[in-house]
Amino acid sequence: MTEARINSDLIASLNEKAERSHRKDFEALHGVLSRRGIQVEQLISTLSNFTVAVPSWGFGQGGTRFGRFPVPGEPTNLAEKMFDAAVVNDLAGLTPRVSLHIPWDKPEDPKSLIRLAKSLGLGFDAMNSNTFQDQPGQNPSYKFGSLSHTDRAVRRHAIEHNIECIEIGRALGSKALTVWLADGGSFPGQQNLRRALDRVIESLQDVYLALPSDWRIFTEHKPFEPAFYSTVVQDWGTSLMIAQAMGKQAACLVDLGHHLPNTNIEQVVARLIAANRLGGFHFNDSKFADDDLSAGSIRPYQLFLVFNELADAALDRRLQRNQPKQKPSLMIDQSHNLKDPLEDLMLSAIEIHRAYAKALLVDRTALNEFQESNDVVMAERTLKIAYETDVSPLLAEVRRRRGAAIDPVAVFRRSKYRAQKARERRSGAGTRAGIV
Ligand code: PSV
Ligand code: MN
Repeated sequence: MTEARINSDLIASLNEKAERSHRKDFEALHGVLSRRGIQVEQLISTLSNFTVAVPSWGFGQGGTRFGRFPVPGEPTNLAEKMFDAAVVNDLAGLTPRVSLHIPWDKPEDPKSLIRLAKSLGLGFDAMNSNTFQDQPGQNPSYKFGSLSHTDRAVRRHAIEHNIECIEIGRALGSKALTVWLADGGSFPGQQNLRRALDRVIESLQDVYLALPSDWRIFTEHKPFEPAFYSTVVQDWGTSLMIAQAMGKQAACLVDLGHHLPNTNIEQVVARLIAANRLGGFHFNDSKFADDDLSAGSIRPYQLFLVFNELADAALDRRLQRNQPKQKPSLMIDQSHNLKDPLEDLMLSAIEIHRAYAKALLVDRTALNEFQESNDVVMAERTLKIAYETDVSPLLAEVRRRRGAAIDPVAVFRRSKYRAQKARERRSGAGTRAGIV
């Protein structure tokens, strides 16, 4: 394999070229923030600790129900996906962990995968099970559901698969399992709505028994897929019921795209924090109903408001006293149909970083006072002042100090990485992920 990452000299030399104007912008922003009483160095150090995981299934081009148009040089196996993940992390400096989907990205040899990951500066985030597709030759079938199926044998098959994901994850140093179910019905009357949920809960309780004591299990809700009448885990309320029925190590995962139009997602986040069951996120965006657009591309203010809830909760002393400290797992889960997946992953990670940075700028003392005195205008203004601040130079400075790129996409394009991979890899072979 002639795999090579982006040369660090290229990053350094392009950073050097960008440095002069970057410095001017950064100093201007430094002045603005200092006048607001913000400790900029402290802020940079907090922002430097920020990371978000990338999905193993996001390195190839996704697709729609009607077609898929592979990008030249897209990875054809897990090792190649790891190389691509290293490129994203080297250039944007924000994504040191990969979240694996099984069996799409089932490692043949976990030990050699760990060696490869270490050599690339990568680790592993939550494992994702797949009981929404039959694998070649699979018997019994998930046609009528998996963990909710009426047939015990099917449920057992799905339970065993989730336990296998835990075992693979253990070997890789992962600490969580994410379960998303496409279980549900296409027509009223097809399923007994209560019994289907009972069966999911019972099945997940069996999976929970196999969960190591330092692991967490996340359930991901989603109201519908095309042609669905109902999904079993349709919203955060059901997801919360399931987590509570499993036990303390269970929590809910909020995929931003898995909500009906206009759902107040930041409020869902606030409720899950209050219940101490916010497990993590799958970041993406959506305009109508799809869950696959780039994070922050449609509703950047919503993304900011989600981080505003996290930042607010992190400073809430009463919450900290009553709840064991469990940071939510942050992961990207989006499909790249038209954009280059690597460019989109870098830019999405930066968008998420941006939302976090802006949330850290909110003057929480002032906001609290305006909320308590019902000063609606100033309360909203306090949020907007933070949101309207262009933090780009701050984010670039964090990347620069980490040895990542001031302008990751510019370096990526200059490197000709994509063209080189198009020559090396079996062009157009595609990934097994297909539509994600
Ligand atoms: C389902 O739409 C989902 O969000 C789940 O996280 C899946 O595991 C992933 O996308 C891949 O299809
Ligand atoms: Mn998801």
